[in-house]
Amino acid sequence: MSSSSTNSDVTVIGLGLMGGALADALLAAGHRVTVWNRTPGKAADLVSRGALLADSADAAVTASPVTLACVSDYTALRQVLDPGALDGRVLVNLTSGDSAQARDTARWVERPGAVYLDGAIMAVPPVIGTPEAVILVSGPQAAFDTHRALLDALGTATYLGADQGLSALYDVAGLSMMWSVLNGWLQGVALLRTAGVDASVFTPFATLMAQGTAGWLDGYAEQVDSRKFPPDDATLATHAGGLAHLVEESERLGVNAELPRVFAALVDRAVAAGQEGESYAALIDQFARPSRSA
Ligand code: FVH
Repeated sequence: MSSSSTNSDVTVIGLGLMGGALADALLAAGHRVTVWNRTPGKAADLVSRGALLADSADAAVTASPVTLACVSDYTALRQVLDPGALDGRVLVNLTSGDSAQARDTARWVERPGAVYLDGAIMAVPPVIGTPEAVILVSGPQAAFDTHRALLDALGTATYLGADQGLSALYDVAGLSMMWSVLNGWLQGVALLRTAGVDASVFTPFATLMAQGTAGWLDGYAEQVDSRKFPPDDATLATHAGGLAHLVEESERLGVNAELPRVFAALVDRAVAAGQEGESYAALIDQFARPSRSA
């Protein structure tokens, strides 16, 4: 690694809302930071706090042994970066994208001495620099270990594995959890509002339900991994009955029944496939294949 020619610890490329927060946290942690942004004016505040402003993306990359990139998308990343400048250096790409883009970019960057880590930021800019900011990272572990102190300055750095596509996959899998809980809560709010119950009154009970359900996941994960689905709590036939009530109640009360119908269709298909006596975890067979057209 040609770090002898560098004059800072870390470079940040992209100084939008998130990139600016990353550079800010690195400065606050005492690192020497070089920055570059397409629109240079966005660097002014960081420069007044000690950041070094490079006059090109290539100059920024060569100023440090490691570069963090956080631009709008992977197309912008490729417009900005020249992989040749990365020789002997590490790129940690914290731009959001999908797993295929991450793996393609790993191949694009790959050259002797250049190392590519892909990351996903599970946080908003104001919490960067606090433990609440989870930073998911995948790629060669030695590079993660070497630069862990820098990543820890941004939040809770979490290493996922050598496959650069993993951080993007964890990103969408985590967001799937988030949207599932939010949509389930909104369905419940809509149902209870028909009886004059405010969202704030329903929410303590909704929170208990969400926490209780989360408590089942470890056991269900064992079932999915072992492909054995004993109905220790309830069978899919029982769930099918409950879901029919949810669909009928929603329709009768004039609230949106699209989400309940999707839930019910998945369970009904599993029951039709002969899984009526298995646990809810057996529905993995409905998820782990391409979706059917409506
Ligand atoms: N902000 C957030 O809460 C989320 C949290 C989770 C992860 N994201 C991802 O972070 C990436 C950047 O998001 P951002 O919020 O910083 O976005 P902006 O404030 O819009 O800044 C965009 C930066 O990208 C630069 N840029 C865009 N296109 C180009 C290009 N063709 N060439 C060079 N740079 C480009 C832009 O430059 P400029 O407009 O200031 O000149 C900004 O630096 C993103 O993947 C989120 O999904 C954030």
